[in-house]
Amino acid sequence: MKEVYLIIGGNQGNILDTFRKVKIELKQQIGEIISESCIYRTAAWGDDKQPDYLNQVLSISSKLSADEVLNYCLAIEVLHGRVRNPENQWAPRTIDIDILYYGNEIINTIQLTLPHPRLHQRNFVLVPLVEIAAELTHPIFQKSNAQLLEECVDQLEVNEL
Ligand code: PH2
Ligand code: MG
Ligand code: MG
Repeated sequence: MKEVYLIIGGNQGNILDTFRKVKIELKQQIGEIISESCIYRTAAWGDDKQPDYLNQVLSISSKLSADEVLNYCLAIEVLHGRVRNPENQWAPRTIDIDILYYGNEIINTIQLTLPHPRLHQRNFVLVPLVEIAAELTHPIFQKSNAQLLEECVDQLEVNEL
């Protein structure tokens, strides 16, 4: 079994309803949800003209490989109205499911880079992550999530819903 940390996010449609449905599918397809952070509201990182995002971090116990987890996440995104815009990687979306950690594994393939390569730069990831896994150590930086948040220079305010 692996402990998998995911962040779900969205800034289009009925986001809370989408989160609720997505979590049912994550449980059915990937594994039991062991813990979940609160839901937080943050301005869109990288583009302040987009609607605010809601985000939540989940820890899931899974017997799947990292690639299988990724493929299920992508399929669940499509099921909930995610349409990818090839010209704008960061366009508004109904749902985005990103893997943050797959156990303490370091993975570098064309499909997947883990831990998530930008998690340490973003308050909207670190605040909910620290809520449920403050002491978990990042396998590359060898720092806890709490330490990464302390050192993060991101200015965006993250507010509990
Ligand atoms: N996701 C992005 C780009 N910007 N900003 C916030 N607050 N939350 C997100 O989940 C997010 C973002 C690309 O995936
Ligand atoms: Mg994302
Ligand atoms: Mg994504």
